[in-house]
Amino acid sequence: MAHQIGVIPGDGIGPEVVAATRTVLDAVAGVHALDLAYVEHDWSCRTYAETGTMMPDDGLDRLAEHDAILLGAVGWPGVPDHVSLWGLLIPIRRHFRQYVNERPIALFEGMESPLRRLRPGDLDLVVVRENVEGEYSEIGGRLNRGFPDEMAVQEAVFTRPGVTRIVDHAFGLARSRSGYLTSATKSNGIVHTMPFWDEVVRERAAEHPDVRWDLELIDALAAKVVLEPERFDVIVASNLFGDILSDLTAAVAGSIGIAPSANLDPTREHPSMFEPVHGSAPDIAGQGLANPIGTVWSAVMMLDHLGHPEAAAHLMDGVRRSLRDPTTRTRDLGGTAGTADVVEALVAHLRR
Ligand code: GGG
Repeated sequence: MAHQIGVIPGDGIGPEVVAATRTVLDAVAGVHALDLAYVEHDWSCRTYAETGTMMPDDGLDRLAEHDAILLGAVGWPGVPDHVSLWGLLIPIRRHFRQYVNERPIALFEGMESPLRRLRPGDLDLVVVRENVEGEYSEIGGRLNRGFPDEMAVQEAVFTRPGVTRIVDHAFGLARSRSGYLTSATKSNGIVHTMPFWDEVVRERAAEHPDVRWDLELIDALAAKVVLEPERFDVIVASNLFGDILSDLTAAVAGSIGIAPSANLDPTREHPSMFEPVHGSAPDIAGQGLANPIGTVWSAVMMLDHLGHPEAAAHLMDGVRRSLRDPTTRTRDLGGTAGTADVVEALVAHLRR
């Protein structure tokens, strides 16, 4: 039976990296006899400029029909970032209960970390970001707009079920990898939500006695990710901390251009969404320069999620090879290759 994939190319380099990934997925499907069908949704900041909304009123109902969603990037100058994000990406994550955001990263052979001493293999970790609550909250407001005493209040929301399920997911993932979990916190300064987060982590740790774990204050953790990244394997973090940390870990690996993410509803009641960590990069949009690896690696995660581990492993092998080869490294990785060069190499690898 065909997997129906909803595709949202979005803004900036989004359409380029998504088109590249679809070409690569077509090759994977041919080689592994997969039936992948696509429904494209042209929802973006252009849609917002034309209609006043990022997606149509029935957009979420239409996405509910799909087995998975592949998204490129969201955001374009002229539309405030909070409008584009809260009009498309965040409603999808929330409506489909995609409470896990897995963001793996590794320093592969051929990549150069900005850290002098770091060698391929020294960094290989997953940030597990809580994806539907925490600091990203609609609760709050503005008062006294335009007056000297103008103010803004934003409430962070941490629920027991919300923290429990993300922490349990992270313990499970840690068990399937090296058996070590780090929890990012800030319970010395944030006096209500973070001690609560730590409390739940301690409680859940008792249910996962085979996994070693640590709590790290987010400021110290940021420093340690730079100074001794080899030490970490799975890091669980709140929505905001996970967002920041995953950009940092990708930068330590050498480029945010390769970083993938999976927004997962582990219950599988709703479609999960796969997207690169990077944004729309207006500065290089439309020039064929974008690194498609972040989206291709996200597609690897999608194939795994859809139950095709061999196809996923084959494509991931292609990603490793393309990073190893200086002729298929894009500018963000210090090379001169364009998007099409990477696609060509990946397709050739798959058909070899
Ligand atoms: N690739 C999707 C995208 O454009 N992400 C940019 C972004 O700002 N994301 C914020 C978030 O992940 O919460």
